[in-house]
Amino acid sequence: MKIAIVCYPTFGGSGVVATMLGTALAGRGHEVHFVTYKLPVRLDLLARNIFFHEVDVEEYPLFHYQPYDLALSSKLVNVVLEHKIELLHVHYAIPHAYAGYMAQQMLKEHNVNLPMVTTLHGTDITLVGNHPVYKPAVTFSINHSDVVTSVSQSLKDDTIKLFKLTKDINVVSNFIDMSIYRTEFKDCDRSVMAFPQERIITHVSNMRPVKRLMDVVKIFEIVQKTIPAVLIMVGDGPERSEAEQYAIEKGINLSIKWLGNSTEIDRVLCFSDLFLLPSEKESFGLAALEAMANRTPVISTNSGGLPEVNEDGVTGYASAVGDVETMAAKAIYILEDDERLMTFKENAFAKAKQFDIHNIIPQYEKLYNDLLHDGAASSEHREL
Ligand code: GMT
Repeated sequence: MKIAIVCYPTFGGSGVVATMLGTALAGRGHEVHFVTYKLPVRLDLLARNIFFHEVDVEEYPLFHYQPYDLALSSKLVNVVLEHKIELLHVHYAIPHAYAGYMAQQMLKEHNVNLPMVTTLHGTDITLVGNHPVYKPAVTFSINHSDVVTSVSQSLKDDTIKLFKLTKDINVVSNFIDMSIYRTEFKDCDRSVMAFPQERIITHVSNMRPVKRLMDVVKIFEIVQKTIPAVLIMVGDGPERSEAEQYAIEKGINLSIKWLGNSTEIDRVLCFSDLFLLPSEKESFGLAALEAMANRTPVISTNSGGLPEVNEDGVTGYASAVGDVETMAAKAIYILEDDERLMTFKENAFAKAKQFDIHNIIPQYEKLYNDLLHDGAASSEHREL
């Protein structure tokens, strides 16, 4: 099958999921074309069956805002015609589903019918997409997608609540390639980050307001009073400087390592004892799943799809948003006892296995096949 994938290429869950999906599909013999404004961070361009098409947005002084969706839909038309793409899979509704719909309409002029799958990831529904500025366009784009998927049951429920939909939503949960985690990193040397008696606590995010970065630092502030520990902060974003400033004022910043954006998250997680994700909202929490695959238990909120990933009392704990005292107390409970920590680590790893990529990719393939064979299009790059 020839598939075009549209996603955000930068640090962020939806781009990571799209890249992993495309890579796995390519490994299973499909021809996968990524269409986006920059090479996705985790994409291996040298892999077989993978192609990348960069969307150029021409700067013009008249434009106050550069029309990315226009450039994307035009690029899609060209890529589809040139490479005889059979199916389009867009990740994140805004503006990808909208641009995809426009591409579909333009392609009709070329007698080509291109079925479109839209995967909803979270903030495209719960935050940005729900804003009145975008809501009509998002509603329209979802309703005009041929197949819609969401990455958790919770996100499906939210979407149904927030939008007037005429379309069914298929839940296809996020996933992880567990084969990577079967053998431990040989260079998983925790001594580079902490003294032997210290626990290593980690947070990974794009440090946007929804991640509640101050709560991460406040939880650590309480924990390190009881348990010798360091906090590793991976990622970058608008909330970082305020959280860093708070840590300096509280005199705990020397125990915090701010690593910035990294492509080596697994190397950090492999020596972590605990992962913090106190988000306001999280449709799934891919970062938590990555931590669990690295045998790291999770202290998170119980918001959105997080409890579908982080099982309260089993793989970690899931508490109310903003309740830093409870989250810190649960963190201490896990960290204060070696045997208990080991149990949580093994539970986290066992739960992560449920989301193995090999269980999830066939679900997407089935949706694609059903759409091409029974849906609006036939199995070829279809001439109308
Ligand atoms: O977490 C972010 O802010 C990035 C965002 C994205 O779309 O890139 O993440 C969303 O999609 C991820 C992959 O499906 C989910 O694991 C995250 O939970 C979701 N983030 C939110 O809902 C806030």
